[in-house]
Amino acid sequence: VALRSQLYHALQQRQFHLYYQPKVRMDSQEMTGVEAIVRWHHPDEGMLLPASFIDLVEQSGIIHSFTRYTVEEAVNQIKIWQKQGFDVPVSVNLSAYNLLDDAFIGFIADLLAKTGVSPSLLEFELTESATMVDIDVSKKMIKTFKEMGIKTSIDDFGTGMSSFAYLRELDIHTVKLDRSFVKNIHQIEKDERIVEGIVALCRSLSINIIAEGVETARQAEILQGLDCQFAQGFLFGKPVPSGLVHSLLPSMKSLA
Ligand code: G
Ligand code: G
Ligand code: NA
Ligand code: MN
Repeated sequence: VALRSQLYHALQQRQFHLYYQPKVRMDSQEMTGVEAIVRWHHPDEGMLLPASFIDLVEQSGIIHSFTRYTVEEAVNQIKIWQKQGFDVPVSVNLSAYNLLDDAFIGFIADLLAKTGVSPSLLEFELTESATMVDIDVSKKMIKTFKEMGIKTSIDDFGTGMSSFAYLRELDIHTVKLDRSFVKNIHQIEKDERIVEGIVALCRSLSINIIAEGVETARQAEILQGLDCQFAQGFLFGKPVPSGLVHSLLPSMKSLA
């Protein structure tokens, strides 16, 4: 049976689960937050990664309800962690289509009001291509998120066709440096120089930068040498179910 025809049922049956991958400050090894990454616990196929079904979700017209589900799960999890004494910033991936959803802002506002979760703990990740679908709409949405107290990051930064334009046009809190720049940074001088430039650019624009796909201590060391202090990647932790994030929480600053 085609996965596509099963999506709606899967959403109703809550077969989608959020996993959380730590983001860290490399010098102190302190966790600064997590990215929520969805997994499909498929009854027959086992665990499916988003690469195998996100496109289908987007094409099949359920992306609006799908994202409402993931954001709601993430906000509920923020609340659970708060009850345990930790403020854990969580980023949720959005699709381009979510920016075109007139009712999305209202949904988020209601959700935050209903749960009492601080918007400062919520972040949205957008890819460059998602923001390009309609740059004016993206600009407006990101501005509204900011007015609401929600941060926006640009995911896979550097892989789009006009990365500088996004920085100029959009009110971005954080740039997530695509893992393709990190992969060979210990071997390829050019990659190291490009990252050095991106870090300097972000710094001068007061935009945070986090390196993705950090897998080795050598990569981490070079990134730190380039003044890139924040990272995400298998070296620091894979995406795990919420319960397994628990062991990482004590490394966070405790609640004030
Ligand atoms: O885990 P995997 O490598 O298959 O992830 C592939 C892509 O899916 C990543 O770019 C990630 O940003 C995206 N992704 C992960 N979770 C979600 C989600 O909840 N919603 C959307 N729209 N994309 C997601
Ligand atoms: O595009 P996005 O950055 O949202 O993609 C997230 C995906 O990247 C997840 O599927 C996650 O499992 C994967 N990922 C996270 N850290 C690493 C890493 O260090 N190396 C590789 N190859 N993939 C990673
Ligand atoms: Na992401
Ligand atoms: Mn990415």
